[in-house]
Amino acid sequence: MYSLGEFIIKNRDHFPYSTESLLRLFSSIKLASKAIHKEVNKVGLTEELIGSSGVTNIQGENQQKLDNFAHKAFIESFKSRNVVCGIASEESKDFIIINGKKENLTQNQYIVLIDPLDGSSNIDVNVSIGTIFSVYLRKSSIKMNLTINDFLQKGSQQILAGYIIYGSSTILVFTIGKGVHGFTLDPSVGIFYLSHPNIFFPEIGNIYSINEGNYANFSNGIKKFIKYCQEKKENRPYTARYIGSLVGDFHRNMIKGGIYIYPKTYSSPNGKLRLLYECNPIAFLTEQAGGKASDGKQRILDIKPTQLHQRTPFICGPINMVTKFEEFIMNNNKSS
Ligand code: P6P
Repeated sequence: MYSLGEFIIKNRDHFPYSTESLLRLFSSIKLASKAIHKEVNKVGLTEELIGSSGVTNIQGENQQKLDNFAHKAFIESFKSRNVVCGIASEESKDFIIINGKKENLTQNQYIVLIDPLDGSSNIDVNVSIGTIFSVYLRKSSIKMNLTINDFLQKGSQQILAGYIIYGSSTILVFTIGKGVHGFTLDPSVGIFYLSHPNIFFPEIGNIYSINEGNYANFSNGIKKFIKYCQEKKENRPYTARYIGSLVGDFHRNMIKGGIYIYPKTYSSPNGKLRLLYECNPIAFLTEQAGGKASDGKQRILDIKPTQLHQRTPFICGPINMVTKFEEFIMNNNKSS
């Protein structure tokens, strides 16, 4: 069984940047995710990290204690490995500059955007939650200070993206543009082993994931697509599966074959999911796994970001399912 480190060294020619810096990037991600794994797996036994932190984050959401723990774990871990020069986190209004040691300036040129713990409202009901991360090269000169433009890059410029799902097991899934690979943590030795090489969407999916509680204010096109999923024809009705945790819903859909939809709704007129640290990394994984990711009209990875925490409608899954969805939007919303 390959460990993550062995896999990276074996496939080092796939990564156009230094293997050493990639190993340090992953070392940071592994360190923080193991710390979070440990806490997630004992939530409920201690009051320490369960429930709300009492803080409302930049998103106007009630921050969970474990959100804050996860945010700090990744910041400290990236600082200690001296490979990242800047971080944007769902839990922080502005981006965070990490001043690397002068001798390492050429190495710590990576920009990380992260949702430290997505789906955290599910923590105390034992539903899978996850970390989502997206990595770019800085655009500004290493002699200058970082600017917001280092973070507002199109998703097509990502060099690495992935998630860690804290579920029945803890799995790190990532892509560097050469396929999607999953590594499962063996907690007894603290090593991530290759468990899901070359993940690909099944060509024919039969799962649809959307919060139908918002049905009343979906557009006509979305309402008709949901009815299409439910009618008895061909390989339908599809199975409805939605756990309210993007990483959990996406991981299942990528492996079993299904479409995930979070459109704009009355309470989220621009969609709920964040473009930079939720949709872009999941879209990169989607395309690398042979799928398609759009906002209902345009490719997610082509969207030029304008704000750090901007939201977007988000649809991802097998190409034929997402294309069918887009047809319903195009053919029905004109008339709505
Ligand atoms: P709703 C979690 O808060 C999250 O950002 C995603 O993980 C999840 O898919 C979505 O929101 C759930 O939102 O409105 O259906 O509860």
